[in-house]
Amino acid sequence: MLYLFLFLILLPAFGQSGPDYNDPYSPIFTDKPVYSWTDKVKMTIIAPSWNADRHLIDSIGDSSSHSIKIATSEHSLDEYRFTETDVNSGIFTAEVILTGFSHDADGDGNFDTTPRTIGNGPTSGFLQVDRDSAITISFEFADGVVLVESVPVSWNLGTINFAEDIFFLENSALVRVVDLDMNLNPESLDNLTIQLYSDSDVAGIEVNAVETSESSGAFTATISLSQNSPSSGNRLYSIPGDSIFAKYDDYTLPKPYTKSDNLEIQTVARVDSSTPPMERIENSPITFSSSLGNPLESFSQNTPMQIVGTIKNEQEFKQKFVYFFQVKNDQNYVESLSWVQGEISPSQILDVSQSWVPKESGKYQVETFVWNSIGASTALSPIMSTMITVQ
Ligand SMILES: [Ca+2]
Ligand SMILES: [Ca+2]
Ligand SMILES: [Ca+2]
Ligand SMILES: [Ca+2]
Repeated sequence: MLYLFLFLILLPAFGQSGPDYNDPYSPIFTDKPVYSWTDKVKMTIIAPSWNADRHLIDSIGDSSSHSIKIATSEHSLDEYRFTETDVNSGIFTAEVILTGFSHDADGDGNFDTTPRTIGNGPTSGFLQVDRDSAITISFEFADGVVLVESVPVSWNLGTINFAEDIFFLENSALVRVVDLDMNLNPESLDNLTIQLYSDSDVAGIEVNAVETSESSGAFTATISLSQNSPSSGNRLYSIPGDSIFAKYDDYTLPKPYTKSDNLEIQTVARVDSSTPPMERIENSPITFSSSLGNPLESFSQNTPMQIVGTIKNEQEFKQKFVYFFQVKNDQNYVESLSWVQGEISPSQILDVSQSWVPKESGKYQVETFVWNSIGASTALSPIMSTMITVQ
């Protein structure tokens, strides 16, 4: 308010350009450039000449001779009273709450608005508006001089987002919808429904999201992610590697949609284990055996050997793995690389083996390591390395 006042006082002093006759001085302000259908509109009129008594709060607009009208093309509040912000400010304010029109804003079959046009200010007036309309505030400032300000009203396309791209199991996940049209009451917290599901539970859950403040139009819900318990309430069943999806149905769409259209707005995030990947599978030191399965103490060229590794699933969930066997000679050249793919159950201990025939004598480094896949690989264990000498 002070800012507006100073601005108007200072502007002529810095007036670098001449008066703009196409945009005459119009001291009516609204607190937003565009409103949703059920917004609260805060209006300010700078009218120092209407500060009749500098020791009293003056009012304007509520007389038939110099009335203030707040109107759409179909509904209007006439002689709406604005009151001075201070005894000697010359600045007058009022509020109107927009009430929209009869419409089912959440698709449950019931109207969610109470359209009405009533009130005489300076607060608690209500005004019906359509989806694509405008509010015009007009004030007969002096005899025959009417100041007018118009602001548009429209519906908005909702957005939905998870707070993070990746969530860890047994943690919570925040999901947020912004749809200004669902701020159905600008003086209290509103709610809307968000549907959540995961790759492992496509039926998923429906949760209630609550407006972050009484007129924010932003709605958040917190869910927990569990691999140990089925989906229920605000808990969603999911396992590491799942995608989780959040979906909001917007029944209040701007043009070019029609008023009866609705649109699913969706977002996705990934679920990962809270255990660091490198600790998910235990890779034990390898052993060597003959092709008959007897333990080998020494190695000879051109004699097949079995390289035997042992892995243990350290997690409480089934994991896919790729176990690599890599043999390097003393020049660090890879003589052999092979792998075994499979799945390992929770807490299962599994032997994996691969045969190798050394062609030449010498020293060799046998390395084994575990990845989650061949392509997009995440190491699930550190590399194990053993030196052998082939006679
Ligand atoms: Ca006054
Ligand atoms: Ca409804
Ligand atoms: Ca609200
Ligand atoms: Ca909307």
